[in-house]
Amino acid sequence: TPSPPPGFRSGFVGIVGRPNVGKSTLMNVMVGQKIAITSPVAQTTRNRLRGVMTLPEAQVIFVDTPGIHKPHHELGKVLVKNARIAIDSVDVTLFVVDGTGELGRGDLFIADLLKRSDVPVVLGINKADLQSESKAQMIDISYQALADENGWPVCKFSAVAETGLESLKASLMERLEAGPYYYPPDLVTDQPERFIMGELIREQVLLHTREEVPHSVAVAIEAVEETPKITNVLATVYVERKSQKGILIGKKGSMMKTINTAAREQMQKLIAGKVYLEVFVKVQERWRQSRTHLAELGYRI
Ligand code: GDP
Ligand code: K
Ligand code: MG
Repeated sequence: TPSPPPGFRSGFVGIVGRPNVGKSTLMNVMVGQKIAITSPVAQTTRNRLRGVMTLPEAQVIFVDTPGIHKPHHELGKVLVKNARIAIDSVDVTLFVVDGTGELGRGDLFIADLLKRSDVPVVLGINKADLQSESKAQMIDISYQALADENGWPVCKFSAVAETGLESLKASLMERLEAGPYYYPPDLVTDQPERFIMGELIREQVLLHTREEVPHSVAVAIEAVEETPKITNVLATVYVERKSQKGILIGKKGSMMKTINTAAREQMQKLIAGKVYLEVFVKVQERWRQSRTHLAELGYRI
């Protein structure tokens, strides 16, 4: 790792907020590569995930977290615990809210956690592209009031339309201190490629199946074999019930084919090379209740 130029700043920015406000989408656009999967399903993000943005004058390490909500099972508890750790182990917290609706109870719950921590907070209003003109003002005022009460600066942006991101970057960098390169300038994530591959499969399951499947899916990458021409990936998708296995496979394998094709395309982008993907579906009852199995699947517990 090179030594940084004079005046270089660096540090860790924790991204927190309710499920589905766009935390993972924002991190991907900041680092310029898809390292975190996103979907309209809450609890898409299960692990803390670092994304590294290196600029000439600063290195910002984003820590994406699962959305904060009340836990109902072992996996849920692990998710919330990790989000709380994320709040206290960073230099700045970026509190992301959804600009399509006013400040709500879920946001206030998170605001209370943030008030109790000493870490500086930036409030980010996302999804500016979806705000209707008639409602925008009322919505922004509700968030601005919370920010003013706590002395938090506010940035408004759209992670999808990529607007307002420059001033967000500036606001975050302003709050970082002089520091080193924590990661090599060309690295974008701390996650092994294998983990992201598993996530890309899980993303397609989330995007293509309904309610009863998404939350009970876990993916294990069993083998990655690189040859000069192609990378062979072997994966297992775990579900909790036989009926879910049926849904995932689909009529004559049609669902699995759709999921496989889309996940493979994403993997090819990730590794910038050809991928052959083979996916098996296995039923493993109550995997979410088993801490051992969670650990095996790569969750920090
Ligand atoms: P997370 O749960 O907070 O990590 O949210 P995700 O990043 O998974 O995003 C949830 C959903 O909101 C996805 O369908 C995203 O495509 C969508 N989304 C995120 N940011 C924006 C945005 O700025 N504009 C619009 N229109 N959609 C967004
Ligand atoms: K989501
Ligand atoms: Mg997420």
